Amino acid sequence: MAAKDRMLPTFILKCLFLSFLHHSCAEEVQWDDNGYVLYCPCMGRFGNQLDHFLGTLAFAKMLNRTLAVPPFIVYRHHTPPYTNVHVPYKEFFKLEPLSGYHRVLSLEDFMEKLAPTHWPTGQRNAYCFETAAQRSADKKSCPMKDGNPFGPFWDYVGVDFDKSVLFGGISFSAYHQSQWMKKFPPSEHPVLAMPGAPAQFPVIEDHVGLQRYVVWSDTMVKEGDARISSLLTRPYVGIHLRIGIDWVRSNALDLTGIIGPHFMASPQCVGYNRQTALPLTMPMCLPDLKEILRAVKLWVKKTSANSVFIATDSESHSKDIEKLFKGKVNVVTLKQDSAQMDLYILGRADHFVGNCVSSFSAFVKRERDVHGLSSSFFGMDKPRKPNPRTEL
Ligand SMILES: Nc1nc2c(ncn2[C@@H]2O[C@H](COP(=O)(O)OP(=O)(O)O)[C@@H](O)[C@H]2O)c(=O)[nH]1
Ligand SMILES: *[C@@H]1O[C@H](CO)[C@@H](O)[C@H](O)[C@H]1NC(C)=O
Ligand SMILES: [Mg+2]
Repeated sequence: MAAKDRMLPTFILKCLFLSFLHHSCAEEVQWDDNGYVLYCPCMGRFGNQLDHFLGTLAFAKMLNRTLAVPPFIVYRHHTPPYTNVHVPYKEFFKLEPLSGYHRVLSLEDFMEKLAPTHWPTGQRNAYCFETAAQRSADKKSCPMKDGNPFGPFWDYVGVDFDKSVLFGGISFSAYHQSQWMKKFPPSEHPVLAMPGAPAQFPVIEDHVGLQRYVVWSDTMVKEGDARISSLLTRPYVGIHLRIGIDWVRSNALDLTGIIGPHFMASPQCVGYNRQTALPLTMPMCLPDLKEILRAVKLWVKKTSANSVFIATDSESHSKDIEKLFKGKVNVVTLKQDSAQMDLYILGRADHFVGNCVSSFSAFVKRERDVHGLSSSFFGMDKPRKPNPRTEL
């Protein structure tokens, strides 16, 4: 018998044994001696979480630690199950393309395959700013599981923290890289687990280009393309209406005029440099029906569109938009079942009109920039060009 043939049964046995342990014999996950970054995407909804994800990806690369990619937190408080849902990253996007930038694994895999031996109960440190710990009863504990969504998140992950490690006088920017390395060498601090993302909101200009590594999952592509071909006739213009009551409230501050050009995601259209930023106007924050109709009419004409796709956080104004074109343009809006499906369809439009202040719109804008597709905003037909200096 040839050596190759004799080895086969051993391989199969090993496989069976491993699959008994891990439910799969394809991938054995190796421990990374350079350590890990874990965090809760605990601020805001999808758009905010994605901005933070890009920044955290860069932070993990800067420290040369593997990023444990967390699930998205979806707040289903008005529809079943009336609670937070944790959606693994790979349900919406592929994990593999992220490796083109830096080492990652899903947080779920980290917990299942590595934590039991390498980060066991009793050795689970939390890391946070001294200022964050100030809020705790003893003023020395990281608020890892205090309140929603913090508690439910780490419960989903299956983690209680044993000890807190505090830091101060340090930021997440590249400027403090060597201090991070010195303060927290992976040999002594293998797993940096944090209550929030070690990143800024909105995403900084240098990290905008990391969007290219965020690639829709095969399921999303299949379902999204099926919706597009059954509902829409190209060319189509996609618009994002961020006009609901929570948005009106958060923009009320801006009405007082104290905010200046940078407000939430607005650097994406006014420019990242505060000194040279274009002014932020009310129609950019909260377009009224007149502005919505103006912009839709302009872009439908420019692109000779046959359809308009409306994604909205509340009202769609679809009747008004239909009337505008006397029924000659097909106007489509989905029930608000899936924010991600809306994002997918907006991303594939022949032109996109977004809300400059919204990080939900910002996701679409970044993705379209990666693919060289055109975008504009309500209140701003010609946004500032993204800076090509973007780190890739
Ligand atoms: N389905 C759907 N949901 C939306 C739309 N606009 C806003 N939302 C919901 O409102 C949330 C807005 O929060 P976020 O994503 O952080 O973006 P931002 O608040 O606009 O910066 C989204 O995550 C969605 O859950 C939309 O056009 N379609
Ligand atoms: C980064 O980490 C990887 C994996 O642990 C290691 O192979 C590589 O040498 C590290 N790079 C640097 C510059 O330390
Ligand atoms: Mg938000």
